[in-house]
Amino acid sequence: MRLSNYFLPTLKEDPKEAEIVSHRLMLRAGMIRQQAAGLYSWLPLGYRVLRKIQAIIEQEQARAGAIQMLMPTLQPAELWRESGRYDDYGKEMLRISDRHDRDLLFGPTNEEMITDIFRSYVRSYRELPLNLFHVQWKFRDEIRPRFGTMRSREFLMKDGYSFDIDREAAEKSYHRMFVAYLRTYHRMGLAAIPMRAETGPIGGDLSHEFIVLADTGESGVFCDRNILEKPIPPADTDFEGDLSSIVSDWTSAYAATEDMVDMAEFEARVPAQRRISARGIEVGQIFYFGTKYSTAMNALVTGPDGRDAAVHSGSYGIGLTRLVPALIEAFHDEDGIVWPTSVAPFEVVLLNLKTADEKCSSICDKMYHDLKNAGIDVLYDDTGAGAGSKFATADLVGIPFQLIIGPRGARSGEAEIKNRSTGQRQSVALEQAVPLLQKTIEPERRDRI
Ligand code: 5CA
Repeated sequence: MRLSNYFLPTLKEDPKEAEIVSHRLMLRAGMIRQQAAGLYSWLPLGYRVLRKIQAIIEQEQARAGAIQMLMPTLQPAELWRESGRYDDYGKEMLRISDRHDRDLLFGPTNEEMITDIFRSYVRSYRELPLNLFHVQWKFRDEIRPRFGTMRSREFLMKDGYSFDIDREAAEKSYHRMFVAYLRTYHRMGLAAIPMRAETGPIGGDLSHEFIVLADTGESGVFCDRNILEKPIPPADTDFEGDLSSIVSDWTSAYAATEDMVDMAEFEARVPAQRRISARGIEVGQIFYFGTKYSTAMNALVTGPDGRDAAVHSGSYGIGLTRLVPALIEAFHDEDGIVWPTSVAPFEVVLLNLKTADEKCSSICDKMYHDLKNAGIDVLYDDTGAGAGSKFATADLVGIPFQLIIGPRGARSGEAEIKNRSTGQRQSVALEQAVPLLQKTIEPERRDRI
């Protein structure tokens, strides 16, 4: 992408309304624009990051056996009256009526709708287990939307729903999602810690929140430092096999949110030097709620014994539009964002330091062509801006590698590669730049870890 043809409305000044660094940087880097309280447009650069996150989530869901579909944002109130949540949800639910005065709502989550789909088609235990997910916009009329897309009213969520014949099978489905979540966040470069959590309006008795430690996080958390050392299950993990040993290894280390913590137990189980009591951002939550919705909505399956029983379910959420600021909270410095390559909007930014110089420009144009052909996501700063301003923009938007070419290098046959995260600069022969970048970027894409 040529920057001269792109839409990247960066801001020089710090926006006053932004209280935390991720919100400030998302506005300054031209990633989002607020349209009303808690409603955001995703500008091109921000949208690229969102799409990269979505691709990682979709790949890991598929690996774990979940099946993707798409449900509408609007839902009939009727379904929510069946479960009893139409009244329970209160003012957080956005209620709408159509031209025929039929009651609709903008979905805050999809347990009811998916249960309705399930009961319409599935009759027998032979069709189980089943895990269906979608990535769709949600609306919750939060009292205090804040910190940009960290807590917004409209937000993008991956929500998945599992269906099993009994609790034992449902726990296996829960384990598959638990392991898929460990891999998903790890591929984004994040340490997201699974913690025992309250179930709230979703219900049930088993739940984990996945939390990224950050001072600006809204949740108080208590955990054993050891959990940060646990191994991430590899890509070739057998998701059809028994994952309980992986889950019990992770859950053996103490980790709980402030709603669930038992201080006496925390202090008894975790030696003082290993105790972390900190703040964190909830980037996902998984629930097992048994037959809460299937009983209320009459979603029955026939078991091997020929008898009908309510299906056992869980739900599994990931906040995509919250992950973007969570990543920035984890990866930034005083100059701007420092994206991990796997979620970066572009992998390389090519800086032409002097577009008026014909030789410099023709070398940059060729380099741009070669980078694209090598399958590298490249943003080409071919604008007439000065070198200082180009460096500042490149640092602000946080693309992992900067390939810098000026008139002097153009003549001596050299370019410079700057690594955004280490700050290291390296001179390379022009013809070596693309192969070297390719070799460096390949493992950083993290798609095979
Ligand atoms: N039905 C279940 C799981 S599918 C559910 O709705 N879970 S949830 O309420 O925990 O939401 C899932 C994830 O969405 C959260 O972990 C969080 O990352 C994200 N999320 C929830 N509310 C907001 C919000 N107001 N703004 C941004 N992200 C949010």
